Parts: sequence; structure tokens; C-alpha cells
Amino acid sequence: MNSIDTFRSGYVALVGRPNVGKSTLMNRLIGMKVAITSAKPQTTRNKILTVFTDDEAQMVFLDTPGIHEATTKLGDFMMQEATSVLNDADVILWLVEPDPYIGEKEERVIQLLEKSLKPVILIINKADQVSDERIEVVKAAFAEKASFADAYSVSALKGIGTDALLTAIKRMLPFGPPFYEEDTLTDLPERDIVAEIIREKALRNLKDEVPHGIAVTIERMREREGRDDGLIDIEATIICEKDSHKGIVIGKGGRMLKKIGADARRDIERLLETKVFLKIFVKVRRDWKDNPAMLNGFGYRGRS
Ligand SMILES: Nc1nc2c(ncn2[C@@H]2O[C@H](COP(=O)(O)OP(=O)(O)OP(=O)(O)O)[C@@H](O)[C@H]2O)c(=O)[nH]1
Ligand SMILES: [Mg+2]
Repeated sequence: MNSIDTFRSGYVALVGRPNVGKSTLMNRLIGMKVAITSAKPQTTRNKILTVFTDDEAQMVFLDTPGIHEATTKLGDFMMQEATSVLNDADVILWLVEPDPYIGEKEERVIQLLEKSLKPVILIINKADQVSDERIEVVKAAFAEKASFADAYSVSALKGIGTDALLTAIKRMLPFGPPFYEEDTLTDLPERDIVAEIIREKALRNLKDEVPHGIAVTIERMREREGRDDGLIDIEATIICEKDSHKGIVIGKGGRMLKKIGADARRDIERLLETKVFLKIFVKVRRDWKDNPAMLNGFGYRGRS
């Protein structure tokens, strides 16, 4: 058989509760940071498609928001994004914490997975935090409550066990031609990645409920005229949901906003491979997380 007959391709969804490391694992598997990550739950809000292609296969990864009980329209949207991929996937990567306790929240995930009828790989992530014995205990606990085709333990953060996982995923994909050009990395426009980088820096620098009420829009992104060094001017807005939050985002003497901007600029320059002049405004839009028109405007609209 030649390679055309043996090439495999398919959609691989990463699902699980918030903060288990789905985005970190996807970035690790494709070898590049596309999805933003943070120690705070509910970091990912939209599903994010990335592509990994080698000589044998093309895997189209779908990172998703963590499965949780939605309390706002934004939450409803996030749950829609998370659950819609269950229909599109050829293989589901179900990520869990290295903890044998299976509560109501995890039971909900189990029910969704059962309904999808898709092959599931259980992934016990953050294996760097526990002993091998503990991993076995966790695996046994999950085996008692759910069915899955295979189970792996990995550290997405440290890259432990992720090559073996990639090989296992590959073997589970159907034979078929690639869906995307081999150099495709993501379908996310650069502008959206830039907005996400700024949101990541807000999430990482701000405390408590403030970062959860933040959205980021890009008003302008273009090369400055009359320069030959490719400098790009970016104007972005951080939207927050309360006046008191706006003060916190700006910080004393503008220090917080300066820090968020400096952190973001560093990553954006790496992404765009050029110098960037980043200007960030801060606006308040009360209750935007429950306002359909504003949700739409801030990028939380259904995509196919
Ligand atoms: N120690 C350790 N930490 C990890 C590992 N993988 C992810 N993390 C950390 O866990 C936190 C959450 O990671 P994310 O990748 O943002 O988690 P997520 O599942 O995408 O979260 P949501 O988008 O909120 O659903 C971050 O602080 C990561 O650095 C791991 O293998 N080991
Ligand atoms: Mg995420």
C-alpha cells in the first residue's frame, strides 16, 4: 500500500471540566501555543481548532471550554461550544485531574460522553503532581464509573507521556485524506489570537472575579505607514462588567494596565514576528455576559 492508502485523518476533541489542562495539552500536542491557558477555571470560551500533520496522519484538534453549570448567557454559549464538538469528533480526549474522587460535576461529563457514543481516551493529566501508584488508583476509580477505549496519564505541562498519546490517537483515526493544507496550524484569525493573548494576560494578572468579566476586542491592527521595519499598531479594548472593575484593571497610576500590555506585547511580537505598538483602552459594559448583542460583538457567537 502506498501512503495515500494508509494516511489517516480525523477530528480529536479535548473535553473535561474547567482547569484540567485541555488547552495546555492541545498546545503541547501541536507543539505550539495557540490556545491561552491560566490557573483560573473557565479560561477557554470558544472552541479552538488546531491542526497537526505528519507523514502518517492529520489530526484536527478541537479544544473546548470546560464543562460546567452555566449561570449566564456567556456560560450557555460556552457549554454549546463544548458539547457541539461531541458530534464532530472521531475521538474524544477526556481529561481529568489526578484525583480518584468522582463527584456530580464529573458525572455530568460522563453522561455527555456516554450520549455521544464516540470512542473516548481517558487522560489523567498533571501526572507530574502525583505518584505512579496514585495514577493507578485514579484509573481504577474512573474505570468503575465510566467506559473508555484506552487510558493514558500525561503531564501536558512538562510534556511527559504526550508522544505516546499522540501515537495512540493516530491509530484510532479513520483512513482518509487530510482536511487541511499540511502547513495549516489553526483556523483562528491572527486578530482573534491577539485578543486572546491580551485576555490571557488579564486573567493571569488580575484577581478574584474581575478577569471572569473581561472581554477583549481589537479595534485596529495595521502596519504603520512610512516605516520599513514592519511595526504594527494595535488598538484593543478591555471590556469589563463593573465600574469598580475598570479601576482595578487600570490599577494605581495605570500600573496594572501597563503590566497587562507589556506581557501581551511580548507574546504578540513573538506571534507576528515584528515590533508592535499596543494601545489598550478600558470600557465598562454592564451585564454584557447576559446581553446577546454584546456577546455577539465580543466574538461569542455560534460558529459552524
Ligand atoms: N502541574 C501541572 N499543571 C498543569 C498541567 N497541565 C495544565 N496545568 C495547569 O493547569 C491550569 C489550567 O490549564 P488550562 O490548560 O488552562 O486548563 P483548561 O482545561 O484548558 O481550562 P479551561 O479552559 O478553563 O476549561 C494551568 O495553570 C496549567 O498550567 C500538568 O500537566 N501539570
Ligand atoms: Mg482551556
